[in-house]
Amino acid sequence: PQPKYRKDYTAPDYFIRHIDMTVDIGETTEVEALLDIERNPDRPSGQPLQLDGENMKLLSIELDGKFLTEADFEVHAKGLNIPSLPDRCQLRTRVVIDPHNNTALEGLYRSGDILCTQCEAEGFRHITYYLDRPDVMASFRTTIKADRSTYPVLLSNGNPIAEDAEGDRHWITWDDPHPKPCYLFALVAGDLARVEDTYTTASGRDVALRFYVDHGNESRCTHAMQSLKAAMAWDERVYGLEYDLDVYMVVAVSAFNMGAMENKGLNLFNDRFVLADDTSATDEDYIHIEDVIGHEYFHNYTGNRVTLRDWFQLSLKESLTVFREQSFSADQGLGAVKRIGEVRQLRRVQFPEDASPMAHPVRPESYIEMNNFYTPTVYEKGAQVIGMMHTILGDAAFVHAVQEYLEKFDGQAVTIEDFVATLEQSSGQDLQQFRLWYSQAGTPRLTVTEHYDADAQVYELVIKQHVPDTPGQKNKQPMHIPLVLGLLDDSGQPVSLDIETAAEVTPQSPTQALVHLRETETTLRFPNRPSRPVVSLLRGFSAPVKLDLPHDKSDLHFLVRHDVDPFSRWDAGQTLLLRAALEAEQALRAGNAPAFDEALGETFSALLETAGSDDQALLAEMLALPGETYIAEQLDVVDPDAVVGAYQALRQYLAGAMGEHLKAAYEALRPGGAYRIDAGSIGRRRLQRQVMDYLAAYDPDALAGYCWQQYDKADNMTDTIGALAAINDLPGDTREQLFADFEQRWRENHLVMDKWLRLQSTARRDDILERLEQLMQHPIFSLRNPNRVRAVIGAFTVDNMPGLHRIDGSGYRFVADYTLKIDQLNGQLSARLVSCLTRWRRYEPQRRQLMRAELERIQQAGNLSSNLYEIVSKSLA
Ligand code: HT7
Ligand code: ZN
Repeated sequence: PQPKYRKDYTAPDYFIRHIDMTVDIGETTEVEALLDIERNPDRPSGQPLQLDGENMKLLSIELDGKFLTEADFEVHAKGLNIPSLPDRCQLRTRVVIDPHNNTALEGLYRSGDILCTQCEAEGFRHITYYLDRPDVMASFRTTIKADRSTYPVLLSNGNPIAEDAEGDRHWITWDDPHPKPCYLFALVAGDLARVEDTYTTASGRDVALRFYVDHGNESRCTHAMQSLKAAMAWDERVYGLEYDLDVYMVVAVSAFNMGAMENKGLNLFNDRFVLADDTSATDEDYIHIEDVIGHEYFHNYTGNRVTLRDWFQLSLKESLTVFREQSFSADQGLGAVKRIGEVRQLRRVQFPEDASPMAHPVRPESYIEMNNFYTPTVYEKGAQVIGMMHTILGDAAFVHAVQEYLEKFDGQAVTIEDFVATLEQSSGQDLQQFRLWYSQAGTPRLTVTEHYDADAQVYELVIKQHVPDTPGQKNKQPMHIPLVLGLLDDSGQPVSLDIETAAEVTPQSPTQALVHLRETETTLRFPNRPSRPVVSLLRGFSAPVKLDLPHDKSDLHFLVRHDVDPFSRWDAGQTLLLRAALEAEQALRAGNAPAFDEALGETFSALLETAGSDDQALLAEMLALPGETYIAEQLDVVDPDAVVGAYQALRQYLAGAMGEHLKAAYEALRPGGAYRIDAGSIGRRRLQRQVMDYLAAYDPDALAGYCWQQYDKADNMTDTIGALAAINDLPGDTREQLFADFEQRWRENHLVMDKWLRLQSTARRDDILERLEQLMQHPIFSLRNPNRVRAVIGAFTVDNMPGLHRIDGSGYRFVADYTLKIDQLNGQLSARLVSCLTRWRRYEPQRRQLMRAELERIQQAGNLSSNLYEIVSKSLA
């Protein structure tokens, strides 16, 4: 497979203005497409028409009503070429496709008993011959014909304009007048139940909201429906954006490669992001549903009304939509804690990607397989980049600039540059240097040193920035990094800021400032400081950077107690814990027992004593250790045994320091009433779960008793799963009985069973690989269903460090074996599973060799999907 380059973009030679399509569903499916084609006047005339099309059999082709013979065109594995065309013409093709045997889940495919589509990024070319690129936008008319009893519901984008039935068959025609790229096309055929509600827009228009789910699941859409209404109201209130069609449809699908898809007016969702009720969904499920429903809804403007010129611009729609989703989500109640969760996830997943052979800029320069670029860098780092521009412009100017962008480019396919230039023009801010965030890969590192001159009463900070080399990029330029900071005096009070510096400074309040770092080195002087202050840096995580703090341990303890910014307060605690874990890791590698400061235990025990406080969700975050992956991320050479050992030793130490208080806290955090999903109740349950995690280390027998009772009494899935999670790594009868009981109770519910599978795949046990094989024999498991595969194999690769990195290499072999098997079915899925091996160079020599050998075995197996080929070849290069 050959890479495509951003620099090679050229406008299309032809446009398709309208497509009239008939999809006739039977044993196989016949697709007839009538395309209204126009030559692009800005391109040279006489160019061939090169339509994309894969995995289909061509039945006939007509140009302006005349059948073409084989001499008039050329069909190849990737499409169809017609050497010359009039400036305007109509082309009719008829093809046969086979959705029932489409295991890749792109194009038209079968999920359970329904047929559905997934066209982003390049799935439409599996449905019919077409110019499958986002800058070709057409109005769509779609007629679906099918058997009436098997497929009573037939859906596509837009409005239904005609329907009829004859005998066992029926048909319906949908019309979507808004021109759209074909990646936003959708079609669904099946026997589905419909749940309907109405939303009245700010201007008083009624919009029908329709959820389509399997029969029996009707009552499980309530939360998704409420979330949709909340998202619609939020977009009106914050961005002044009102929904533009009369119907908004959501279909829940069980076999789905990602979370959801924002097709115009007809969203398709992985059913795990729609279905929920208290007995089967956890707090986190409820939150994810709200987030994903919001995300897809927000795409209606950022993505659909204004779309992409080409796939290199993917982050244009995804990062802005993730940013909007995150703002919406924070407004729904969890606020700063939501932000902390995002940062944890960024550090856990995106920072490693940015330091890997797959590192790429937020706007990639090249790709072999576009589906491999739906990455944490494009999505999550991209959202941080948008967030920095929000910080630089300020909220009101940012929202206004986004509104201008949406108006200016409505109905067009545009670029990231168009967006940034609009923000710049609208706000008057210079974003020239800032654009480097889109082109330079790698996580910038800030190294801060401090100096206090008691005689002169001057406190000084020197901040150096460095952007590491990444594949294909060396010697990078300094970035424009917005750094938000404040100072605390020795009693912990915020200090009025007076900063002397060559850098631009924007005051945000009397005690907080935004400093624009633009140079490799920046000096900040704070005069008139009678005593040495403690600086609170990177407040709110104002930039996605790694920060080497100047603080000693006592400063960090001080910030944990006093910082007024919840993010920086949490991060000070995380830095303390991380330093302790790294010292333990070093000790273990040197053959010594880890030792920890008493002060560490005191600070975290003192935190536990505030367990009755208002912000229990924040406290839960403060008490949670930096994960093993994040600890490993700090090391030049990773020895997984030492990392896991250090993590466990630290957990054991803190649990010991908290001691009996843990039991008192657990008791005090027991629920007082029926299950509710408000922010306060979620915070209480999160804190209780964190306490249970320490209890498992402090007193496993007592914990087993608590788990048993909690499981027995639970009226909701959060408490039920909380009990199973807490006991997951403690072998014994209680664990086995609870897991067995759970399986009996829930074996019919595949989404709930995913939780059961996931916990077992992440359990720390010597026989984990045998257990994984057993789980894959369970009747609910199928290699064809991505949710099941992610629950067993995906969870193992991401959250089972000791299992994956077994020194005999069996964990790696397991991953490689299944990657190869799954690759025959679904390249998108196999490419994601293999990513746990791609950073083999960072491991100690023995593991390095074992991981590399498995990657080479995969490479040599041949006949790989382009997805897997790209990941494996880049990681071995
Ligand atoms: N825009 C969507 C991206 C996507 C996708 C969704 C489902 C299945 C396969 C997919 N490939 C790409 C999802 C989103 O960001 O909203
Ligand atoms: Zn998206």
